[in-house]
Order: sequence, then C-alpha cells, then structure tokens
Amino acid sequence: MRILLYNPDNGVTRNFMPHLWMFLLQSLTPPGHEVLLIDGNAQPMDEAQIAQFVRDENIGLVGIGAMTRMIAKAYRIADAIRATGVPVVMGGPHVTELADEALGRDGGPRHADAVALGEADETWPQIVNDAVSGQLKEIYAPVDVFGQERKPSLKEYPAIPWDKIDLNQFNLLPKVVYPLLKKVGEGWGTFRIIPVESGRGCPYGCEFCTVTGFFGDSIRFRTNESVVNELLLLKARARKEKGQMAVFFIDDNFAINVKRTKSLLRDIIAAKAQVHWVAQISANLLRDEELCDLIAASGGKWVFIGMESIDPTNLKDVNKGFNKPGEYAAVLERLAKRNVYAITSFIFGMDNDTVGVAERTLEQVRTWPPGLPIFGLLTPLPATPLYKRLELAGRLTRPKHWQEFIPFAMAHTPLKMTIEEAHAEVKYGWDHSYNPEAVAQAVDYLDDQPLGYRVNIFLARVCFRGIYFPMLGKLAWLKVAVENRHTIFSLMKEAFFGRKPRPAIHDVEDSYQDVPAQDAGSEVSA
Ligand code: B12
Ligand code: SF4
Repeated sequence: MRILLYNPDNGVTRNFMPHLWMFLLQSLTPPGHEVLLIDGNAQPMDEAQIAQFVRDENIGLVGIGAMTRMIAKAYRIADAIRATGVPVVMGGPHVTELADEALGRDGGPRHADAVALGEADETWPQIVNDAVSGQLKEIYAPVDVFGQERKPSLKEYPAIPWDKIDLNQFNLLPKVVYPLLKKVGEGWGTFRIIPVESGRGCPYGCEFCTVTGFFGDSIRFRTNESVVNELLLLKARARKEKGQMAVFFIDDNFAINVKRTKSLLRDIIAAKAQVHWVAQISANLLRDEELCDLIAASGGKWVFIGMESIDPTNLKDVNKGFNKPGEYAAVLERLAKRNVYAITSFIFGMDNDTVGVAERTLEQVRTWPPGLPIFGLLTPLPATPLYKRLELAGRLTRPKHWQEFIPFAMAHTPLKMTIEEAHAEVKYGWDHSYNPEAVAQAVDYLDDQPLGYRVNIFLARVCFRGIYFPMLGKLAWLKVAVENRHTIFSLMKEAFFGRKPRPAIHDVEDSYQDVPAQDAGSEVSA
C-alpha cells in the first residue's frame, strides 16, 4: 500500500524544521509499504491539490498530524481526501484531547475515519495492518493487556534513516545569501535543522501546557548510544553534502534529569558526534556550571527557555513558580560566557499583567546578552488545566478558538487589561525587538567575535522576525533586506574586504568581563 503522511501548515508562518512524527511513523511502518511525506510548511498545498495528489499517486491511506492551531486546516484537508474515498487517520495532541470532534461524534461533521490517541509508536503498525485488510477501527489507544494506558518505552527506538531520507524540501538557505556564507566558511551549501528526541515527558505540569497530560509526568529516555548514533548519521550526511546540519533536541526539558543529560553530552563528546544543537531547558536547571560547560563542549548553541513572565505572581498563577525571574540574567550570562545564546519566550495576557508589560519586560531583556526574544499570548489549549479554569470562570470568549485560527489573538479575557491591550503588548514586544536598530545592536554586541557569529545572529533575528511579521513572499523578504541594509552592508564589507584591525580576540571569559552587563545589554534591543 502507498501511505501518505501529511502535516499542515498554519497558513501564516512556516516552521523552520520538519516534524519528527512523520519520520518516526515512517520508520515504524511494517515492511512492504511505501510511505510518502508532505509537510505543508515546505510544500504548501490546498484541498484540491492534495486530493489530486492522492489520486495521482494511488495512495491507499493518509495519516494527518496537527497541533491545535493547524487543526482547522487539517480537517479541511482530511475532508478533501475522504471525498476521494481514501481513509484518513488523524493523530497528535489535538485529536487526542478531542477525538469526538475529529470523528464527528460531537454533533459536528466527521473528518477522520480513525483517530490514534496519544503516542502512536506501538499502535501505528496495527493501524496500517487494519487499513490493508479494510478493518480500520475508529479509535486506537496505546493500552496494555489490562486496558490501562501504556506509554511506549524509548529503549527500542527505531533508527531513522537520516542518511537516505529526501530532505531537499528542508534546506533553509535562500540562494541569495550563498555569496556571504561562502565567505564565512566552507560547507554552507545547505542548512537544515533536524528534530531529534532523547526523551519524553515532563513532570512540571505548567497550567497552560499540553505536555504533562499528553506524554505523562514520568520521563522516558532513549539510550545514549541510540542518540549518539543518530547524531553521527546526521553529521556524516552533512559532510557528504558539504552542508550544515543542526539538531533541535525537541525534548520538553532536555535537562530534566541533569545526571542523565550530562552522561549523554559526555558520550556525544567522546564519540565526536558534536553537531550544532538547540534544546529547550528550563532556567532552574541551568544553574549547574558543569552542565553549561558540557552544553558548549557538545555543540550546544541555542537554548530555548520558557521564561513566560518577569512577574513571580504570574508564574505562580500558571504553576510555573519554579521559574525565578531574579536569576534570568545570571543564567543567560552563564550561557553567553560559553558562546551559547538563548531563545527567551514570554507570554503576555497573564492574569497579573497590566498595560506596559511589554516595555517592563524589554527593560530587563536589554540588560541581558543578545538572544532571540519571542512573545505570545496565554492560550487555553484543549484539556489543559488552564482551559478548565477559564471555562469554569466563564472567561472564554472563543471556546473553540481552533475552528478559526487567528494568529496572536486571545481566546479569553485577561483580568487586568482588555484583549486589545494584550494584543498591543505583543506587537510592542516584537516591534521593539526586531526593528533594524535592535537587529543591528544584537550584531554589534558580538563585535569581538568572528564574522560567523555575527552572521548567525543576524540571520536568526531576521528569521525569527517572521514568526510575528508574515514574511512568506519574496517581496516581504526584500523589504526586510532593504530595512536592514546597513547591517547587511557592513557584514558583506567585512566578508569581502576584511575589517579594520581590532584588538586580538581575547578568550571568551575575558571578553565577557570587559563588557559590564548593564552597558552591554543596552545595546541589545530597542
Ligand atoms: C518541536 C516543537 C515545535 C516546533 C515545530 C514543530 C516541529 N517542526 O517539530 C516549533 C519550535 C516551531 C514549535 C512551535 C510551536 N509549538 Co510546539 N512543540 C514542539 C514539541 C516540543 C515537540 C514536537 C515533537 O516532535 N514531539 C515528539 C513527537 C514524537 O511527538 P508528537 O508530535 O506528539 O507525535 C506522536 C503522537 O502525537 C502521534 N502522532 C502525531 N501525529 C500523528 C499523526 C498520525 C497520523 C498518527 C497515527 C499519530 C500521530 O504519534 C507520534 C509518536 O508517538 C511539542 C511538545 C512535545 N513534546 O511533543 C510542542 C507542541 C507540539 N507545541 C505546541 C505549541 C502550542 C506550539 C506553538 C503554538 C507555541 C507558540 N505559542 O508559538 C508554536 C506553533 C508553531 C506553528 N507552526 O504554528 C504544543 C501544542 C499543543 C496543542 N494542543 O496543539 C506542544 C504539545 C507543546 C505544549 N507546550 O503544549 N513547536
Ligand atoms: S516545563 Fe515546559 S514542558 Fe514541562 S510542563 Fe512546563 S511548559 Fe510544559
């Protein structure tokens, strides 16, 4: 049978990396079937195009996975495919929480023939076999012989054949930047970010988060060996292609068991399996100096930190009191000393937020080493404790907000400001962190670092800008290039003609001490 796995885009932004579930299920498919992958972020298709594709390619089963914000598109695509007579199985966090919606048991239209609840590592082969014999069931749940929910162990993790998979659709480099990157160094023909998981589960249970409910509070890890082998495979492929391959460790909290993380990082170093990597780690776990040393030595370049708020009352409200805003600066400086920078994520519209929260947050951000601040709104995702609390309090303004995806729009009323004011705060955050002056300041901050570091932060800032300001067309990119022409020009000038002599690059420790945190920070953003 020919199987298509499809992940929709949200129509506004494009993800920068492929979705792991597709490659994982492809690897777990029983032998004898051919699995095709379409990620809407890389190959946007509308309903008619996908239906045509399914017909032309003689597809016998389609699997669709989606987060809540893509679910409306996922349903539309599923409807178009089902209209061709091909069965659709849906999986992922949204349909796990709202299976009745996908199956049309809540009074609405039906979108899926079957739904895979929770983690599908063990149910997927069964789904495929049932589809082949025309006996697809409506619900597949990972349960043991006693009918109790069972979380798959990651000890027998499949080897994803990264050396063979067609990754052409996931090259992040537009041709226009090749001349600049050639000057930075060899091997910049392609640049891909590949998702790798080393473990699943998070015990913290933040109120707005789906993860603790979905993956459970007991954490499961792959063996170090299997992660190291995967990195070696990716590294070999990058070398063969004369390109760059970075890894996003998609674990929800990569250092949740610090002892185990250190052992993994040591094994990566020992096997010379270092690639540049990004991971999500909560700020409280980054107090450990040895962990930070190992992060840097094993190839860690960016850490995604869910800071959420600089207000301890807000953090307590959402059960994230383990975040201590007073230590954010020290954590970021500890990383920056090792040339590791942070994607700092903030949520506005929390119950203790008032007008001016964006500027108050930016006042702090400006005192930190440069990173990639991102701003979102508190969103009640289905089945989270937050959703239930707001529903009980009668505060949901769009209880089924996923039926119409509107980017950066609240679905409930905040307590101390209006919805419009919360939207304006988010806009202020993005405006003032990604305008040309802020981008230039972030690049200047790394003035005593090699050109590659500055090109890196420049490209990262420009790409992250696209999360809020849509940049899907060539014209939008051109506009960004024109706005940032001074920074681009100075980087190009340096790349082609070198730069005026400057003091020898001192070691990272010294260079950092040269820059008082306060002054350095004032150069970071607007
Ligand atoms: C990596 C990641 C991203 C990446 C993008 C996705 C990517 N390219 O991988 C980035 C960083 C860009 C991102 C962004 C966002 N993310 Co995100 N992200 C994740 C993360 C950490 C890992 C996803 C992953 O690969 N997991 C591992 C795989 C193996 O698990 P899985 O995808 O769930 O797949 C398993 C099952 O669900 C099932 N399955 C999944 N699909 C299908 C399909 C079929 C047919 C079948 C049979 C089974 C099946 O089988 C798989 C194997 O067991 C998850 C949290 C998590 N741990 O999953 C959050 C998560 C998916 N993200 C979430 C959110 C909210 C967001 C943002 C909206 C955050 C924000 N405020 O901006 C944005 C939206 C992005 C967008 N494009 O619009 C939520 C989604 C909740 C929900 N109900 O939708 C999650 C669960 C985290 C959370 N805090 O709750 N994210
Ligand atoms: S620490 Fe992160 S993954 Fe864990 S519950 Fe909180 S937000 Fe979710």
